[in-house]
Amino acid sequence: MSQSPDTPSDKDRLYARALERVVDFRFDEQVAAVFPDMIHRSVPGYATVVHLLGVLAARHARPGTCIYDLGCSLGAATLSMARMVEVPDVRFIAVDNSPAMIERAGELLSEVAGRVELVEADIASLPLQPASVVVLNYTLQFIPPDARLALLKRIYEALVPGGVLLLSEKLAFEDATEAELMDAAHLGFKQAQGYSELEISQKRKALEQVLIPETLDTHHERLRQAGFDTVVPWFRCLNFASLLARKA
Ligand code: GEK
Repeated sequence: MSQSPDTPSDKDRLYARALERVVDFRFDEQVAAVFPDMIHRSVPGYATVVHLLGVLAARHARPGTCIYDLGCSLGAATLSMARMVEVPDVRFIAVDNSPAMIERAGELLSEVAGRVELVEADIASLPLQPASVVVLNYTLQFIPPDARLALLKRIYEALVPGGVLLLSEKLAFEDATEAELMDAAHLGFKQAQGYSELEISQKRKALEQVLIPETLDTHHERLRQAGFDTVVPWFRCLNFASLLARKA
């Protein structure tokens, strides 16, 4: 069987041994090599979300437009969309600023090679072509919070009327009890996926300054501020949520 971003990878053991110093998380070669295993075992509902991105893209894709996957990692969302979108004359553009991710995505996307353009670039400054679907699947959380509105505004500007942004994020909570409950549930999920307490705590430290989650309200408000008329949640699993934001 040929490899693709949704076939199992090597097992993620990056934080299994006690590290002298836990440095900030980076999407380097080591992470790219184990990424499918890492994300399936860390993000509850990931496989369902990726599948549904294909279903939703198929509904909203329009001929003569682009379909962007911003922060594509190994291209799992792009593969799902390329398999399901049937309208003609669409360009799939998958973007990531990690050279290791882009290189590996090129190897894994052979099934849809020729239909997908892989671009190594910072999505905070990449000019966007007219698009009917833009995916930010667990990527906005890695963009500095003060740069997020500008990115969403540029996505809004690039979308054709009726176009959609499909946004998935880890959530923060204002209410302390809700935060505690969801944090404990996510911890339980990761333990059930075979991660040890040491792995979980070292990874948490590595991500502390890198992955900045926000509340669902903050996302709703910012999407409205960026111009989106309709914002609908379409998936929620523990402390992770997916929203559809449509341009009228
Ligand atoms: C999936 N969407 O499998 N510009 C471009 N890429 C970036 C930037 C940036 N400024 N910042 C971070 N990234 C994928 C999963 S992972 C989520 C997305 C996670 C990239 C980064 O290199 C990484 O590949 C991706 O965003 C985030 O559906 O690991 O939790």
